[in-house]
Amino acid sequence: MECKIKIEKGKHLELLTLMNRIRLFEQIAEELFLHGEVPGFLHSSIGQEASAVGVCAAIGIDDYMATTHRGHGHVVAKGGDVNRMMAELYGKVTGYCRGKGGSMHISCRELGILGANGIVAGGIPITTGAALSAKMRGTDQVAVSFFGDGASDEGAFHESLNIASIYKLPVLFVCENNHYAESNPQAKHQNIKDVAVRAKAYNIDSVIADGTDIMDVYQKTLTAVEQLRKGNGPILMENKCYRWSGHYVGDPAVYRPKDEPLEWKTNRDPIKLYAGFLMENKIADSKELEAITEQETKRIWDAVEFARNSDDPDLTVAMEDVYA
Ligand SMILES: Cc1ncc(C[n+]2csc(CCOP(=O)(O)OP(=O)(O)O)c2C)c(N)n1
Ligand SMILES: [Mg+2]
Repeated sequence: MECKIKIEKGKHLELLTLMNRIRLFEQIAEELFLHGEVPGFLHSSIGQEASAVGVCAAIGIDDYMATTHRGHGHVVAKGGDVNRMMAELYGKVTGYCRGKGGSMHISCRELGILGANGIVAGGIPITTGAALSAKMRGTDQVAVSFFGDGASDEGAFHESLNIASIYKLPVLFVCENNHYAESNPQAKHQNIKDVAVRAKAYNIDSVIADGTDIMDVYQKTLTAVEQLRKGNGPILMENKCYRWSGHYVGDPAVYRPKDEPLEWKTNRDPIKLYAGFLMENKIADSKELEAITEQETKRIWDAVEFARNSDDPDLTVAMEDVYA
């Protein structure tokens, strides 16, 4: 891990805190889901925290972001409140969507979160539209679209890159290449190694980052966002990473080589790598890092209590927010 720019200690600790918050949110939600307490469907992004936090740290609250079915990390990284997120997972009225969206549809306009999305590649045209709106209104806002390697095979991805290129829209297309689309390894669903090569077809720039190395992701995103704000057109970023668990919580993931997850967990754990970097460079000591984990563990269990103690939505709201 290498840091070529000046980053204050407070910022480093903030980034590590967010990574811990994501991991603990998902670990605890997963445990409660497997106990039957959390309803619906969960997709964990554990192992991909450096991508979510590194990208979102390089944009502001006024910038837009849309994500996928695997979006808890992106929402936390964009400033999401874990109480309201957990309540949404529980289907409670205090949740971000008043309990009507669940894990895969969390959105928050005030934070520029245009939504998680159960439709693969569904967020990409939405973000492209937000970037068009920013351009038409003459603001310097940018829009970030998170999606997977599988989503980059969808027509919506190609159409969005095409139109964003033509209109030079300020969109950062962030492909989190975790090498699987459901049970399909990358080689079975696309005949390329780097999704980034697809930028060439639309005559836009691309950049590849190590999605387990937060400093690499953060610095490359800062550079990309600077280009976007100058009006130089969209960029396709590819963060190489790995989801530690199966496609969804409960997926036995028998389609993966047995040793593969262990190898990533042992050698490419984004949190362990960053903590090691901070200690080696004497930016923080182990006590400070342990205090962060403790604080975030408490924060998530408090969020669980908040969700447990919140009300279910009234049945009449089922007919609200419905367009016909
Ligand atoms: C349009 C559409 N097609 C198929 C699905 C079913 N589906 C859900 S997730 C997924 C795989 C997505 O893979 P990727 O984009 O790599 O994201 P990852 O799950 O790896 O984060 C598929 C095919 C869907 N939800 N929407
Ligand atoms: Mg994938």
